[in-house]
Parts: sequence; structure tokens; C-alpha cells
Amino acid sequence: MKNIKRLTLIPLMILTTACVQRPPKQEQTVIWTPPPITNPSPVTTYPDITSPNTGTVSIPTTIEIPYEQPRSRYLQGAYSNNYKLKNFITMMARKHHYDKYKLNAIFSTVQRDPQALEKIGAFRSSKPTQSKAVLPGAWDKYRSNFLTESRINKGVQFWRENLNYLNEASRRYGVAPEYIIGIIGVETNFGGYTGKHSVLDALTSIALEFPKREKFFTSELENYLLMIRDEKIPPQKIKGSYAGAFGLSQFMPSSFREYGVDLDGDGHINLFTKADAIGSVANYFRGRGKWNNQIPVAMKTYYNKRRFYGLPTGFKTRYTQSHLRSLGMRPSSNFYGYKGKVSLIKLSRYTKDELWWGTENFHAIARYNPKDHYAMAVHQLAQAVRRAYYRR
Ligand SMILES: [Ca+2]
Repeated sequence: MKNIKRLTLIPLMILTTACVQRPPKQEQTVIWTPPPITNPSPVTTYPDITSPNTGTVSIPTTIEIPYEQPRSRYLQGAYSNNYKLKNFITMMARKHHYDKYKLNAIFSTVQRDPQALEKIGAFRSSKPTQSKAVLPGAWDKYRSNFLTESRINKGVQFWRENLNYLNEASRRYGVAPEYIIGIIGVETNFGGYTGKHSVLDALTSIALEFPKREKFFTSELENYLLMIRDEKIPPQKIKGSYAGAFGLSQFMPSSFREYGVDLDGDGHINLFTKADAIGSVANYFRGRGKWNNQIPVAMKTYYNKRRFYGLPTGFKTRYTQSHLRSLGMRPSSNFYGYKGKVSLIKLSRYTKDELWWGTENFHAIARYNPKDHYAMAVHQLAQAVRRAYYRR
């Protein structure tokens, strides 16, 4: 025992050298065996441990060797005979100097995604006649999916764990942390569900098989291919929604390329990390939505009738506040002194219609997903998380 104890106290360097020669067989008490010295361990980096944002980094991080896309002379797979795909590959090679053999190899991995086609509506003969959003209780139902105690608590936890990244993004892009949290909370429940479709399969299937959305999805496919080339990502690695949105922030590839931000500064934009998702959502709000942190987002207004049919409603409408007041609407507060034009938002509850006024910032949220219910869920989740965060 004494022997072993003494051995373990000897510095590792000496030990390694000393034990290259095996000890004589009769000394059975020495049980230490030398590590293989022919295989060097992978290069590792250690993030700055003084950084308080340790929630998103694993220690140590192994540096990955950049992925090199294989090449193939032949196009195989589900769409190997598709003329649109062949034209698309020719276009990518000409327009972006994309290696045609790499594109052959990439598209040879593609499998048709019938579920994505079904969900996007490729098999529907016509649009549903009435939007479900106007049925009584539609808002109650929608709201109950997102404004839950569990999601609000997760939002508070997310805020605490990513405080520095949220503050940095907020400072850089002028967007309040709670709205970044609101988007990530509604989109993926803070990364709890980011989708299981192969983004490449979904985009290719829709672009090639759904003429009505062909232009949009072909453009997204183009952006996806540029993204995986820039970031050196294997073509089938990114999983997302049936429509090809991915990451904690559910960005489409075009948004990734336009608004993606490497907030943690590791040299890659990775929307599956909290830091980069936070930065990218804030950048999107400012860039696409023209977010203005000097004005509020939305406010409830009172109205003395049960149902409202007086005016067109929706985030795209614009009315002067004095006009809406003249129709009997009474704001629930002074709206932080905001006097500008507002949109009129109608939320169908079981017993009555709820009316809200929205500003340009409400419109900015709707740029993410053009639905009143969506934008209102983000707004209300943001406000609920903010209240809970400051209460504790
Ligand atoms: Ca990054």
C-alpha cells in the first residue's frame, strides 16, 4: 500500500516517463498502467471560467474538424429524375459557384417528406372557408397553450441563466429582454421542442412538389445550401419544423443568413445555442421589424358591447387613438404616453370580444409570424415573465 501511495504523489510527467518501461513482474503491488502515449488527446479549449454565462457552454469543448462535403458525379435519391432539381443545381453552380458534384451528393441524401407536404397544404384542394381565429373562445384556446405557469417559470429561469447574453443583445439591438424571451418561449418552449424534420428534406420536397409556394421555398433551399457551405454543416444535420424553420428561434434559412448573430463569439452562428438564438432574435426584431424601444407594444381597451363588428381589425390596421375613443373605446392606461396611430386587435373570448391597441412594435412581432394571436401570445408571455422575474 505504501508503494502505491507514494507513486500517486509523484508528478505525472515523471510518472509517464518512468513507466514507459514496465516494472518487473514480481512487484505485484504496483497496479498502475501507463496511458497509451502514441494517441495524442484531442485539442481542447477552456472557455473563460470567469464568464457568468456558463449555462450554455460545456467544459471542455473539443474543437471539431470542419466538415468536408462529399462529392458525387451522379445525382441519386428520391428526386434524381426531377427536372426542377436539375435546373436548380445548374442555377446554384452558376450563380454561387457551388460545386455541382457536392450538390449531387447533397441531394442524393434527400428523402421525400410527405408529412411536410401534407402540413403545408400541398394536398389540399382549396383553403378552409373560415379562419378559426374568429370563433368564440378562439383566443382562450390559443392562449392556454402558451400562457401557462410552467412556461412563465421557464421564462424566468431562462432570463436568470442567460442574463449576460440577454443584456448584451438588448444593449446592442435595443430590444427588451422579455420580448426576446417571449419569442423563444412561444416558438420552442425555450428549446424544449425545435422540430424533427430534416430541413433539407422538407425544403426540397415543398420546393419541388408544391407549385403555389415554389418560389419562396426554392429561395429558402438556396439559402439553406449557402448556409451549410458557409458554416460547414453536414446537409442532413439540421432538424426543424415541417416548413424548414430551425433552432431555438425557429429561423428560416434566409433569416439565418440575414439576421443570424454569433453572440457568444465562438466563430459560428448556431441557433441551437441560447446565446446565438438570443442575439439573432434581437437582431431580427430590429432589422426586419424596425423595433423601437421608446414605445410600448400593446394595450387592452374597454368597450361596452359584447361583440365588436364596427371596424376592420388586425395588426395591419391603423387608426388614430382619437377616432377609436370617439367610438366608445376606453384605454386601460395612459399607454406610457404613446399618442401615435394604433392597430385594432380583436380577440374572441367565450363570452365577449376583447379589444387591444397595438403599436408598430406589435406589428414587429407579427413580422415573425403574421397572426394576431401569435403576436399577442408573445406580448402576453413577455409581460407575464417580466412580472414574475421582478417579483422574485
Ligand atoms: Ca456562436
